Amino acid sequence: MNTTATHPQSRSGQEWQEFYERLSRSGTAPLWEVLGQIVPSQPLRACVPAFWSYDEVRPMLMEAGRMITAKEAERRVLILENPGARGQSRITQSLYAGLQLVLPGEEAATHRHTASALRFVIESEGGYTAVDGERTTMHPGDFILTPSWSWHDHGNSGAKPVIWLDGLDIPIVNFFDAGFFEHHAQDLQPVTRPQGDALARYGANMLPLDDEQQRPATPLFTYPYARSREALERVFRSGPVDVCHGVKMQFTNPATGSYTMPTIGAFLQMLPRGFDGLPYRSTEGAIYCVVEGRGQSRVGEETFLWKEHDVFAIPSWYAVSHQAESEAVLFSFSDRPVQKMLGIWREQAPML
Ligand code: GTQ
Repeated sequence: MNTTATHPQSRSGQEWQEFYERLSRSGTAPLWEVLGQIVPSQPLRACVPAFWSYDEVRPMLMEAGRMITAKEAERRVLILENPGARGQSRITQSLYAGLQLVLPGEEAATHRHTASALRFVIESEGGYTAVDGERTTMHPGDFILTPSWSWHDHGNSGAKPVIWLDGLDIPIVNFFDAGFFEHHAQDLQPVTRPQGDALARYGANMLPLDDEQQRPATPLFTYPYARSREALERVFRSGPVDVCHGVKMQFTNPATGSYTMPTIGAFLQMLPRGFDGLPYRSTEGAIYCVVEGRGQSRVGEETFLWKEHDVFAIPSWYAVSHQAESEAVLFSFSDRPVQKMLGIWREQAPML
């Protein structure tokens, strides 16, 4: 750095340099050199808008399936790495995403970690996830959660590959240096409750009597697509349709009415055929997965042409607008709950 150019007052360049070297040796640094970067006038983002075509990634995931078993890999996943943060295992600044493959007959052993995870099912006939003693069968479009420190394993008792999108808060947990992981004593955890138990207890607009347990994450760990899709369709029919989002709903924790997990919010939205949305931006880092339909999203200067199963990332404060060629359904997840809790959430909607 040329100190004389920035700080011409009284002192010589040599004096500045000597001073900065002494500061550095003492483990200090001058704030005035970095203030604009660490307290920016608006977000300075390393992550960029990014797009993954399912048609392009799927063959490589299948290739991984021929090269490594689920057992060998622990989890056979291709990480979706943001081009602005290669090697950092993140799709946005705060979240991780990947595509996981479980082949027929395979099992991904039981483990737990402090990171919270969600699965959005892309292909499955007979895939399942078990969470804390209860199994749930995976159908395309199902949204399944494995909250922090819950035991989970995955398997495929069908005849075709099972593939889903993983979303985890790994960058957030590691930011706090709070990452822990352990294996279960058994490869497959014992099943202690019948399928559908959590849905009956928490997913039927009732709660068990006196259920006042404070839980940071939802006790309802599976949100079947058939139900969410029907709700969206009905809400859409009676309107109104938001000028930016179409019809967008957020998944909730039925015990609190809040987000499904403290670090990751999840959403489902429907865009009517021909929808031409207005631009919108917010500070959330969001990941989208196309469930149905075709269309395009403008994100900053980029245009992503999407169809079923494609994934794209929208980092903080990039303007986004969606256009739907056919009726479309988009699933998304983001760090919105954390930002809202911290009181730093901002949005501009619509940007006119
Ligand atoms: O399925 O438990 O994509 O532990 C990354 C870490 C999936 C999982 C990932 C994991 C998992």
